[in-house]
Amino acid sequence: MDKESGYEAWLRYRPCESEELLGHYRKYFNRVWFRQGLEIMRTAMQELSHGAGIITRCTVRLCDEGWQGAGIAIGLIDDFSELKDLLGNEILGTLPEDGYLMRSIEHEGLPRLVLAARSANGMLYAVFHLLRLMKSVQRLDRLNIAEHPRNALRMINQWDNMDGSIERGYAGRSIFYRDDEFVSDWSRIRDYARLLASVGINAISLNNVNVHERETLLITDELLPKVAQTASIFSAYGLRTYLSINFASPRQIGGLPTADPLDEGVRAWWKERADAIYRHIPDFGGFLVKADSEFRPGPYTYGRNHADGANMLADALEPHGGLVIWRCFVYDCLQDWRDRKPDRARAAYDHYTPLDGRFRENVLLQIKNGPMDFQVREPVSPLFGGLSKTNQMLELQITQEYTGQQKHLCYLPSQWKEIVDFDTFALGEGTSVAQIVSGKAFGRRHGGVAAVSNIGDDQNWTGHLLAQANLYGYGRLSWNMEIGEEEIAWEWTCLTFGKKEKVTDTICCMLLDSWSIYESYTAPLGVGWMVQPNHHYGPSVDGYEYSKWGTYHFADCHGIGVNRTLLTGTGYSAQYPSPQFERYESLQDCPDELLLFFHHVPYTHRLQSGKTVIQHIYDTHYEGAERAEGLVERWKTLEDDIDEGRYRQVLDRLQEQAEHAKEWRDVINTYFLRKSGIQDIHKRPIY
Ligand code: GCV
Repeated sequence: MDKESGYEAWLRYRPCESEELLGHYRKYFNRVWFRQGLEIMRTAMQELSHGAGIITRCTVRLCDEGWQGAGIAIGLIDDFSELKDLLGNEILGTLPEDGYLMRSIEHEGLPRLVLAARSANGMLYAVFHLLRLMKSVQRLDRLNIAEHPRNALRMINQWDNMDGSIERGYAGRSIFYRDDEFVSDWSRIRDYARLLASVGINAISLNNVNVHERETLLITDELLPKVAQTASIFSAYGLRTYLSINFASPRQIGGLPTADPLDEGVRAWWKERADAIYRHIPDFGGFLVKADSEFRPGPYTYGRNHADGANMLADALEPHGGLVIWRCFVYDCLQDWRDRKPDRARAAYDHYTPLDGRFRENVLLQIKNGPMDFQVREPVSPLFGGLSKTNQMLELQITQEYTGQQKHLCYLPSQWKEIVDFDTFALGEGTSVAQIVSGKAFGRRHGGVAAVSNIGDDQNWTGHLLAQANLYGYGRLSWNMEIGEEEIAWEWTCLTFGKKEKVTDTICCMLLDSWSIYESYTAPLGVGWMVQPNHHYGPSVDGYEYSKWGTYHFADCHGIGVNRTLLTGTGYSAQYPSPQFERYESLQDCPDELLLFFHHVPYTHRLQSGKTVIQHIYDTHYEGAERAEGLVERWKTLEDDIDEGRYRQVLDRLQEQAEHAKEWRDVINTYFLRKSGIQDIHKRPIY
């Protein structure tokens, strides 16, 4: 087997091995008719020729005259008006933007395949779907598929800086920038666009939300031509480009004395900038904004609120159809919640719910999945259920800041599924986060999901090869949040490693076990953090940098956990409507995995599992380290089934993880056995 690097990721095409299937495919690809005149269509045809050409080992014959004679026809719905009855009039009429149909039909006695889409993007998505089917060796004569995305906005956020570094990046340096300039390796960016489009992602923000001096200039005439060049690559793959902006730009680069969002000069400055951006990039998506958070400037400096700030930018973009995506990641606690102890978990809800309904129609609030910061376990942010008159977006983190930094295996779709399925009860039972962020629950005009990318210039994109599954999984979930994490794992494994049962079974099981394994040897029972300061890798119970403003776990010799109850704690639990409020408020009903997020308990408190907290911490850390070791053994069974290049890469990471898991186990267990002073637990024999 060739030594592979993993660069092709899930777009790895290999010739079909079954002669019978090969003959079947060739009949279709003998003539492919496609709709001319759209740039994305050209992209779609390049992808089809490339992928199907390798799979069928023959040149795909493209034609642009008379779809009737073609084995496969790809176009917009209107191109197939004569076929409306055959394709299903009703479905065609209701197919949303970016949706498509894939139907096997008989035309004049011959088998045909029709791919009909509502929009240009839809045609590209249909082509990638067809290639996925062929890669998983499916026949084409009985297809009857109607697909459409459930979220209009399916976005990737790059946290890349122009010096080439990536904030929280664990897979090398930026593929976009080097030494304060744009890179010239456009092919790498194009390949990234291919990966993203192949899973339906349709928007990308190109720079870190922490906008430093150089990136502040991205909206100036100096750098806009370069931004436009990059944007055109993504545009050809159906992705709109966004930029993270610095709220203080009018002062920092505009020569104005203020950045006050209500100042006429400031408003005019942003308008002029927006007009300039659209001259360079006609399909520009809009701005992504981090304001008044972690020392970033924002409207508070001028005594204005977040709606004032977001609306000012929205007014500048509105004439061009642009959007403002305003992040809700704030720490500061408002002073008006009686005499409660300050609690960072409360901040987003307390800041934003009073502003509900005060944002422009082209503003979306981007809300992190939990109230804290992408921990391995935290409750779902109550802000999702707390806003009904504001467009919302879910923010996830694909890059593994707190989940092993792509040295540890942690398959995140397992976590994300719990988040999107979470019932907020905002409109009574059955109001899931998925329904809220899609805009469906409250009939909002805009909605969607964004996630922080996990790629860099490492040859295999993600450092840990198996972390590619998280990028793939994010795309598939952002398209349709109803797809299960098992299905995604299976799809990704087949596309990346082929369909051999032993391989798919082993890798899928490893992926599906990995979140629970990682959780078991790190911070226990939802309490979070316990990482080393600043870089956030490796165990340190009191290490997290913001701990200096009060510890994040409140562990002392008597107990551990944060009292966030309404009755005696910070009152955070009351940000959830009934019955979630009661569930979290009650010590008895609170799910074990979130117990220490909501309650401060003695180490001898008995969990629903029947174990005491201290015994649970001790046992799970031993089991976790053993299970991490088990991942190595499971992977080793695949040595003869996977090419050496990819086999070795993964083996090295899993071995590192197994060693590091032991360190986690020992640091956490030693700390808590000492702190609690409890000796009376069932310990492992020491050999
Ligand atoms: C981009 C966390 C991370 C920061 C990140 C911030 C955010 O605090 O550690 O690196 O900054 O979240 O989401 O804005």
